[in-house]
Amino acid sequence: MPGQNRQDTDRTPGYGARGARVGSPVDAVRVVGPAPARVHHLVPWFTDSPATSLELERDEVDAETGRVLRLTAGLGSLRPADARGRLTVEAPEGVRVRVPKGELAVKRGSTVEVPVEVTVARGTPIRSYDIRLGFAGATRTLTVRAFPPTGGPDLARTGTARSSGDETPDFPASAANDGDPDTRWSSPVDDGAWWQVELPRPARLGQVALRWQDAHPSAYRVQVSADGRRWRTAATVRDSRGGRESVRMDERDVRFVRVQGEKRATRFGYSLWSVEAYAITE
Ligand SMILES: [Ca+2]
Repeated sequence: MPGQNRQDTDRTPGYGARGARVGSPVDAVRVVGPAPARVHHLVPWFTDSPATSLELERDEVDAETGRVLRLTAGLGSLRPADARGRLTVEAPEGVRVRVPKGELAVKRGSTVEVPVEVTVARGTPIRSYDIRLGFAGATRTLTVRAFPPTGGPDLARTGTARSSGDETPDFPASAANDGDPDTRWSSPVDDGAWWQVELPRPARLGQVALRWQDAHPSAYRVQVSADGRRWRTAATVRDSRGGRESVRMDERDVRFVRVQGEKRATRFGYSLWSVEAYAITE
């Protein structure tokens, strides 16, 4: 704390320390006293770090237009003083953000979680929007990727699956769209392996929902085609962590959907428990 070389820290019940010299960098701190075993907690206050923090559970989110997206923001006080202020929002036109109104208080050294609701209005152009949030000097940018709403039946479920190759006959391509959560397709060890489905009829495709087994790619593309010969890339996923992934797009006249691997995340091939495909409903 510049301009001060001594700071009382004993005003809050439960804090026993009386004063600490501050202002110059140190590499270590030793606490001595008549009964060192009675020290339960040491909480460092760093004078060269920000006084407040503002954290979001995610920095980038997908939002269907017209639907409310609920997130949580964490407000923190990093100094031996309470942090107070409003949670401020700067959002572009067409994007509505609701946060708690009025002043918020965060007790020293603690974090408070507050709700943030984002709605991208129907008819807002489909692209990414940056929302700027601020709290007592800390700022954070949330990138919202807007997509049209999807719904209806899973189109892949009634489609015909194929692959670049199956690891064994026990893991056929059809196991990824059979509606059975316990069966899976598995590829040979090949970064370029792919899985595809021919939909029963052309669709305006909005969402492909994947459930990867442990053997997943670190990078892959979702490609679409009207005829199964000429393909275009609808979405590219990098830094995939596997598990459940929802890939968004707005692609018209889609008859074929392909999950095209680029890079394996493990020493195995790729394995999918399920692939679902949903049309845009607006
Ligand atoms: Ca399955």
